[in-house]
Amino acid sequence: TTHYDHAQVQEFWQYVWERDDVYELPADADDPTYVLGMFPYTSGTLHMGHVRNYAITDAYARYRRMQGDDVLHPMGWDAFGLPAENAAFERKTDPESWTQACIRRMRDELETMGFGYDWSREVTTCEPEYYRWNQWFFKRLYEEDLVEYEGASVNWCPDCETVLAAAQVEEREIERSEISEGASGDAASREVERSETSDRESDETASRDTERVCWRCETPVGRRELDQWFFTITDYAEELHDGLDDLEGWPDGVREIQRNWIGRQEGARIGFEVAGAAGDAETASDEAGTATTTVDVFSTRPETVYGATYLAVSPGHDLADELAAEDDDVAAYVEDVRERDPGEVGFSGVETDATATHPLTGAELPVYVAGYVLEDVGTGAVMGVPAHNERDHAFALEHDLPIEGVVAPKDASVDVDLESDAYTGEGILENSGEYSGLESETARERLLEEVAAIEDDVTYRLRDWLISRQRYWGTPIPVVHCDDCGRVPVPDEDLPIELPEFVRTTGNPLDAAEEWKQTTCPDCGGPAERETDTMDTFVDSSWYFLRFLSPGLEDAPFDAELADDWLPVDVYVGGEEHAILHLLYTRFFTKALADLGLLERREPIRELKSQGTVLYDGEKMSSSKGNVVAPQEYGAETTRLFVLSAAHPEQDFEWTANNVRGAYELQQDLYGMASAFVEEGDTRVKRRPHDGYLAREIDRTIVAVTDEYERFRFHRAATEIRELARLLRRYREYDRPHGEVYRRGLLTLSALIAPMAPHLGEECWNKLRGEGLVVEADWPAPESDVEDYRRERRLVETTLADVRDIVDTAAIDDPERIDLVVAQDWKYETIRLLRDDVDSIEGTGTESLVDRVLEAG
Ligand code: ANZ
Ligand code: ZN
Repeated sequence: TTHYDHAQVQEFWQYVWERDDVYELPADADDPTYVLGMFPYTSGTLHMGHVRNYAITDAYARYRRMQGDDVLHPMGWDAFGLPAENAAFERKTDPESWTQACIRRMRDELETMGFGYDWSREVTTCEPEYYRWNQWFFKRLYEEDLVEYEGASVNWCPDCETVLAAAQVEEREIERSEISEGASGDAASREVERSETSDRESDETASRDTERVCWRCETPVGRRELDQWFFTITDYAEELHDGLDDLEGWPDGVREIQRNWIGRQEGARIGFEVAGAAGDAETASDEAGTATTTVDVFSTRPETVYGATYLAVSPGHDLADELAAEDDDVAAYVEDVRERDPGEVGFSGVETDATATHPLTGAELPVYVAGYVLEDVGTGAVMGVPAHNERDHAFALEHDLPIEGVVAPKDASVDVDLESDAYTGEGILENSGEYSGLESETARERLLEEVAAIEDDVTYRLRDWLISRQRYWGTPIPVVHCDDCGRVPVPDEDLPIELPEFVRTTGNPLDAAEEWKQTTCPDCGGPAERETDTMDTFVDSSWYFLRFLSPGLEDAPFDAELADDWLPVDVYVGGEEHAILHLLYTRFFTKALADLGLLERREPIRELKSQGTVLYDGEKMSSSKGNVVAPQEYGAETTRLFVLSAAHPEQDFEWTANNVRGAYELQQDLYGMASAFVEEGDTRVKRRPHDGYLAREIDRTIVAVTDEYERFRFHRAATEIRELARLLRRYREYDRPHGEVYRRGLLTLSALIAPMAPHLGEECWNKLRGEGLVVEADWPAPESDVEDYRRERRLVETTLADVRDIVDTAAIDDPERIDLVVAQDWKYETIRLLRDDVDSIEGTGTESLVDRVLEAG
């Protein structure tokens, strides 16, 4: 039979699709299905991760289009950022030319793959028509007090020569050599849990076995004291947190990561009177005439208050400032600690002359300034309870502070040695005045009710979003600094502030652009300097999904009416590495824009899919590891079909030549069958009895494949398609001439596979004289009553869900047992699905799974 020449076929159909504008959103679309893949960073070439990402969105977009939806499926470029600057530096060009060259190449690669985008909506973030709106948003946020300019001790990457947001600092394991032997199992597992669930926490809690590195270049990160611009994302902590519950279309894993990052903590605010600090507005005098001030601490365990043996404030706390003014030791410590990496601060601290009065016992407690107390967590101050808090315990050992147990485990046989370890569990209160003898939970409730100094409180560990970058290739922050007027935002009519020409220099090229920098103050007309920081590129990606609605709009960032009608994004696909950074920022942006009255929606994305990694020899496929298999090597269609059929989109899979071959052969098969049919041209008209069987199988396949596409299980859709192809082949061997139903089978296959392999679908469809283009055809409809197939599939789904529950707790290690199941004369399809699913669950045994299945069979 004829050989399927993929290169030629691809080129031909791509030409036809483009000629007919088949992917352009119709002008009269009123509520299109919005399918979006995370737009690529313009790094130079597409890699397999991109291909997988965009194959998923493309297949889904095509499927929806065939189902009759208007589909918005746009593409653009995340084009600002440091790598362009570095590349320009190395290659003696400028970031603009380098980036545009990358865009040309990557666009070409996307087109070669045959992805169906509405290119009329292309958006490029490094162009002034785009980034002027970053500046415009900055100003709107500024007016709403959502922007702050603050001196801060910030994360500094010495290699990128710029600051990093908290979310851009990653934890990296270093050799564990000196983990203290004394740690209880409890404490150790807590540490593990910390580093697994939230890199933020461990990065700030003096853990000794990891180091903090730059997310981009992996250089260890240091500290710098700088004036910086922030978006106050913390104003939205509560909504960002609570809203996660309603994001039912998001993977649980991503929601959990965001939840941890936001770090909601319920607890109490407890006021301590502190004497011995210099006076200020809030200061009162006690009877003895000493100046006192109230310091609030935040605690998740207010019932341990009787165990407080000291008070500690962070080096950035107001009280620390006041004390430093009078005490050189305190001043020296504060200075020292602010320049150090949080990992090196450990449990250092300095005792001050101030004392705090315990709100219940009246005891005088020493007051420390301590680096382990974080400035922007809770109130920036803690009551030290060494007996029941790990960190306080470590601090107490280092500074010889008393350890007073106030909670005893309920189970008296539990061994507690408070000298070597904190007891962090709940229990029965002791040494706690009238509260002794109560369970900790009851005591907590009563203390909150009865003690005026203890109040309910919630805090979040989320920090404000540091958006300043000391780099060239980003959006200039639209502010000038005037000696007389201070910081003055640039008037809207002067936007965009465009980047000056690139100057090759160390440090920030904008600092060196003297002519650009010198300007006049919009307020007083006097000489002023432009802000030379540019914005974090995550600002660009926080709202690009809005620009796609009306990309050419000149007097607004997006068409508000369209936004109300078309949002949220119906399906968004991307890598899980964006769980915090991009996905949190984009949620924040949407909420802030809603509060500015620019948007109705408060959440940007209805359904989120995070695609798994493509592995090659067990390693992640990436250009930095040199193991990228060029998408073109196997032809676009084979690559697409393979990445979709290899595994569930959310699972990792291995790139192997063998498996790729399978995808290749499926195409040759289908093409061969369509060609042979056309060449032989021997269709008979008279029906035969077994035609009915085939017709039913075609309908069954339509039901199954539809179901799988709806659920994003392209790998299973491919399996169903393969099975129908097999059946058709057998049918043809036994029964010639072919019946009309055989032709319908082939047409159906062409249409069913078209979302994943559109070139092949188009070629077969065309050979078989299907009407028009298959990519514009209606989705195949069953001809018979298919209610029983639907029921069957629902049954399969529930069985699978049951099995999955069992498998979650059991181990699968014996493939023969699975074959046993097959032998149970289950419905062929059920077995197939079951096997798929079982294959996908790694390494855990399964006595009970098999038993259960046998029982059900
Ligand atoms: C007293 C106490 C007693 C606490 C006790 C805990 C247990 P975790 O521990 O992660 O759940 N904290 C509050 N503000 C802080 C700050 N700015 N910097 C560092 N630590 C701070 O977090 C809650 C606890 O972290 C709080 O509850 C507080 O210590 C500490 F038996 O207060 B606790
Ligand atoms: Zn001025």
